[in-house]
Amino acid sequence: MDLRQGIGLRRLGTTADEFQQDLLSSLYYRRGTTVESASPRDAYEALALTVRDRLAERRARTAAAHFASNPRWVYYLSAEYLLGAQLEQNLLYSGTGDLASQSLKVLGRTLEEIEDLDVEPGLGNGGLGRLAACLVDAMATRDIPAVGYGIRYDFGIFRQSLEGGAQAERPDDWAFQGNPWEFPAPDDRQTVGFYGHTEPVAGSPTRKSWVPGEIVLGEPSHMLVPGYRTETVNIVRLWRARGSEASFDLSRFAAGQYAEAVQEAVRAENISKVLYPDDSTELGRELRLKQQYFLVSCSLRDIIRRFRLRNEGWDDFAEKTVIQLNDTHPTIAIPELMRLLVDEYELDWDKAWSITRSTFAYTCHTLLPEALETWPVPLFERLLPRHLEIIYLINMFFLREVEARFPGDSDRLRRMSIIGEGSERRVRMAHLAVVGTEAVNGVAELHSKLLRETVLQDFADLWPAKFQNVTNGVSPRRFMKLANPRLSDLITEGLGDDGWLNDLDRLAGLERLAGDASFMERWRAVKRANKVDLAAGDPDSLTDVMIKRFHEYKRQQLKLLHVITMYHRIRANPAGDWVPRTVLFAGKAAPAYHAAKNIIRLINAVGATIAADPVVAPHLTVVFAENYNVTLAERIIPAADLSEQISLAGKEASGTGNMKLALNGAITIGTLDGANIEIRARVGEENFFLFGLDAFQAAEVQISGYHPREHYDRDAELKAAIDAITAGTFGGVGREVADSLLGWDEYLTLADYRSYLDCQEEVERAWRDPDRWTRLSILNTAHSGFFSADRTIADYAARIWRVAPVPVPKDI
Ligand code: CRA
Repeated sequence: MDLRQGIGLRRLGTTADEFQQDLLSSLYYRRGTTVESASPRDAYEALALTVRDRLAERRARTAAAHFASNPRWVYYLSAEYLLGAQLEQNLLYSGTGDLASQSLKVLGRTLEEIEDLDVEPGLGNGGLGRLAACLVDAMATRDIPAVGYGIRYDFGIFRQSLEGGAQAERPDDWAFQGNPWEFPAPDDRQTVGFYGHTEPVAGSPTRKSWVPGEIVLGEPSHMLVPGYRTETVNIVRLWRARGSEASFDLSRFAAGQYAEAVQEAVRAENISKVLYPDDSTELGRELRLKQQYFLVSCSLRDIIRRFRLRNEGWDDFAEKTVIQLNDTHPTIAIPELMRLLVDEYELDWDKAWSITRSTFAYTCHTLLPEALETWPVPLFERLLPRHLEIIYLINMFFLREVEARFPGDSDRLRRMSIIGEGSERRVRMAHLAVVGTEAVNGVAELHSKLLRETVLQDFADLWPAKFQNVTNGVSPRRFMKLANPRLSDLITEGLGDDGWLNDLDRLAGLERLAGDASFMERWRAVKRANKVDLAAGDPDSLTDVMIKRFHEYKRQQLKLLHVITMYHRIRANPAGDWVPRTVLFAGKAAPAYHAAKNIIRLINAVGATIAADPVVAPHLTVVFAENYNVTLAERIIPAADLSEQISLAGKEASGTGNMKLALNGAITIGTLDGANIEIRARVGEENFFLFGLDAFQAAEVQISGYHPREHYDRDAELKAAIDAITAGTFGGVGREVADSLLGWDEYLTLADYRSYLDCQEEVERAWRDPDRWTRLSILNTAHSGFFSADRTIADYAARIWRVAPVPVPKDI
């Protein structure tokens, strides 16, 4: 195709009049209503469509440019995307915010009220899902031809509320009223098989034919992913499961057996019904494996379809395609591609294996053994019989390779095998992911190092060059510009222009303003105004935030011990010169994770006791903000003074909230864990509050034996805090939490208590000197530019994907 011919698409207008015309025509012709009878929902939908059209026009040009250059494509496979609200983002990325505000007047609406109708699709749990969203944003911003693949869950992450201080969960029917941002593409529907059996193919030793016992349809739709200040618009393609026509049993329906008539279709549709609400734990449920295979099977066929539109044969496939596996969830893509190539396209095994291995790359996001997925062999055999056979073959060839390198080392073979031979035989997905890919990366320096030296050490011995680190990053557009417009404007003024928004290292220019009295004054005023907006406690108090999933390794319980100790100190000395603090917690606990839910209850019980205590309440407030999600994060982060990143060292793979908070001028109190280490290295030791054991020391304590009671007996304040819980000071809530802290706590909470408390005193010393604090805050922002997802993508592109940008011309 000749680029110069163009696609002949009419350009959409850029004046206020033209935008308003388009808004009205969306309202009349696409919503089928009128100005007089338009509901707020109509106004929202009409606006969304009008904005979407602007991006769709860029999308068409992006597709044309990509088609013309036939580049190496990045396919990002992820079971989760936490995209965040779309309207505000798309107004920004299409530069139509002002036009929209003006045009809405004709409907008698304000942009703010319309924005409230924009529901965020909660198709993810936490860090991993939000990272996927930041990475696709940065891929588009960097002009990388890419498609994200995922699942369009009918119900996203549950909505959390508090009932009597305990977490209650409600389903998240996010698209109940429709989702104007989505383009259905039923023509690209795929067919996915499950169960059944395999049959030999005459004359071929490796080919088999799989006869599935259940057939499900996958229907895609896509959301647009615009780049910032570039023409590129990529897509995220989400699959939804549907029963085939044959799954409706007409004769049963005619016989009045209504439930039975649709039961097969219901079973099919259940595959994409709900997101599993677990974070960092493995859950071996058949439906979850079905989801994974459903995602992979639909996506691979779509990838092959796209490849074959532009290429012939298979020689160029790996050259033109890189598939990034976001954790092990989509790892069955490895045997699935082998199955497609060997069984369906009749390539020989070696050729297929060489293509497969050079197509995939794998990102590992955890170190927690309980989060490394394994599947029971019998389940695999029943659900995906052909894939299990292929995995056995992959394993056989792989173990031969290990045997050749380390002859006679049967222990090593046993450790490395893709099949674990414990009391129950299980498929180890992380091993499969390492064996079947060209590159493996961790998500922060420490995490990548620990992967090489612990969990995946045998693999790193075998293939040292395969292991890399790519430190996570976050979108400065969403988490600075959109979330914190006041600070963004001030930064732009300080730096002279807003080029920093897609070149975040330029924040370093703020360093020279860190001592400028008037700039500091304004910086403080921004933070204060953000706190007033958040309305979670006295805006002049130190806003101390711990916002993340609830997990014992993250140690919300350690923060709580600090709060209880402060409560005791203030009660003992009401006239003391206390630094007023607002401690804000937000986060969800997996519904079946009782220990985490107990911590939530205890936080609320402690908060209520403090609020009811006239002596302590003026100095200390505990707030639990319900239903933490991207939208709420965007409100809390700009208002934070202190960022709590207090996981046991060696447990948090990276963290990304830590980056968002530092970029918004919060100062971190944290352990040497995950990306905290890199934040500290960049912002400087003196601008980071460090405490606690490091990963090496923590491992030593665990090996030599951790005795929490010794800490308890030795430390009177610690003892008092725990005793208060068991004595019923907080209404008898939290005894299990106390038992765990003194008993089996794997996360060494009490070992870090004293060092954490001392460190909090240093925090308060710094806070008492407002100029010092403001300087720290500015320097945190100034030196966090490295944590832009644009840098993360530049790293992936250069070191793992080997892809170059394909800019989309304006005049194509
Ligand atoms: N739970 C890690 O725990 C990390 C994100 C994104 C996590 C975080 O420390 O920042 O991934 N791991 O890399 C994970 O989901 C399956 O493992 C997370 O979000």
